[in-house]
Amino acid sequence: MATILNDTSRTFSEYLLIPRLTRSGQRPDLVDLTTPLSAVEQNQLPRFNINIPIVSACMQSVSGTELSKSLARQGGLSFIFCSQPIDEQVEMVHQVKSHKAGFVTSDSNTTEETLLQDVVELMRCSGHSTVPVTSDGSATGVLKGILTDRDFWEFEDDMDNKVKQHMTPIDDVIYGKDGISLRDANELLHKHKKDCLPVLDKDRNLVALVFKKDYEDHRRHPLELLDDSKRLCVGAAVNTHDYQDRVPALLAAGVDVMCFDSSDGFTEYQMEGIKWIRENFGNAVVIGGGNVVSAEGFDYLIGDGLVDFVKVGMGGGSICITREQKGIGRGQASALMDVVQRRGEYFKETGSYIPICSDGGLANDTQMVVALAMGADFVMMGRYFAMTDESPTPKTSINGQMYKPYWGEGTRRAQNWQRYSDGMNSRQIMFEEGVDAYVPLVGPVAEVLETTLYKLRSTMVNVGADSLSEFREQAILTMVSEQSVVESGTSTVFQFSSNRELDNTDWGNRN
Ligand code: RVP
Repeated sequence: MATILNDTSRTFSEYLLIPRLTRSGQRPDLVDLTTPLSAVEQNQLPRFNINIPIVSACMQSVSGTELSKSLARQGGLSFIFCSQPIDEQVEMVHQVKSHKAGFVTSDSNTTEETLLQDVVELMRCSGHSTVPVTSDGSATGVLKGILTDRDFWEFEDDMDNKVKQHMTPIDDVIYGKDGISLRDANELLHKHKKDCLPVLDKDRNLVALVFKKDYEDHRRHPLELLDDSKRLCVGAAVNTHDYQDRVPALLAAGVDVMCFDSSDGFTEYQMEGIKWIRENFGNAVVIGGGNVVSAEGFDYLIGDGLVDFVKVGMGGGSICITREQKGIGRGQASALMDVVQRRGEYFKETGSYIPICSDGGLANDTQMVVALAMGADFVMMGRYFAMTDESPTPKTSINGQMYKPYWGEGTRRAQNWQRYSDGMNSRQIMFEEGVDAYVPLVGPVAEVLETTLYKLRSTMVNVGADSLSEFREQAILTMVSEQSVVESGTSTVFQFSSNRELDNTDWGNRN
């Protein structure tokens, strides 16, 4: 006979946090939201941290390049979807990694003999207004001068003029010497009131450019998630079909973290993939596994400490109909609690701490707070990001309201890419596990995250926690009755306009 569990499948909306002592001096802006994405061995630092406990889902309608850049600038991480050909995913990773704040390899270069009209065209295509002039027109040639869009008037000057007639010649260019620190480079920009500083080697070959706007941008984003070379960090999803080709290509493109994207990661297919990655690329690579919804699944996936983090969740996603279609899955809170408890035991047994990601089904800020209190080290969200300006789908007006399309990875629409991909057998989809829908447009990622994170920090202070690990340790949660949910709302007061309509982080109407 089947094993029938005594517990009920629970969701986050059934729990509330009990306040604990807030110490004097504790303030939301002092709360630290750093969280690990890699396994942490006792007394060692994690190999990879993120600065806010939020990542975006590995989905076509969510994690494109613009979102990846915006989220990394806020301190989070995107997982670029793997439901696309390898070269396209690699190109997306490359685009995020080449958005480098700090020392930039010049993408738009010219020579002294080039005509202005050609440079105007180059500026138009690249969007760059500063063009180094080098001996051979390359990014590493001898620097002869700098041309910016302020050095000529497109409709006044003769566009047949040569670059050398308009550029600032090298003798008048302020430059830094190869090896200069970013701080010193920025000081030179400040001192000489310049927008761009070329960095040259001893033979005056161009090495890099440093821009004032990147410095300002960095100051505006203190939590920005950068790698050792000051490039934005990005994650990528991989699957169990083509990882032997996809993983090396992603690593060569500079991806920071990878994770298997599967609704059911409790499989030998995924284990083979994880082992293959460890055998071929060692322990330095940060790789997550999942999804699982039980302690048993967690134990299987971590093996002998094989994965860095484990993703939890099945069927809870806002566009996911796996539970209805197949009768399998688990309430997200129950799944998380089961896995978190096992993670704690595993830590006691081995001294190894495995971060857990709660993936899908978060309908509002409170549920995210509860997930983190229950033990998730970070959360993965799809719908939340699909609603922002930066998600890769077009804004669409429906009945006077702005929406964005949002579809699951288990839809025919998402799976169709395989038909066009060489080397992948097209899998016939007998039924869909996701839906194709629309979500309301809520604005830029930075704005929605600001409110969400402020609420999180504020609740953490209510619980007396300065960090996410303290939050998990201190948290006391209680289950709510139907009547206490009613009590949580307003009573016998008349609201002629709802505050929530004005709150752009009300994630739609699901509660
Ligand atoms: P949500 O944030 O509730 O929109 O959920 C996003 C999650 O839903 C994803 O990270 C993934 O785990 C799951 N998903 C994605 N596609 C599908 C599907 O088609 N069933 N489910």
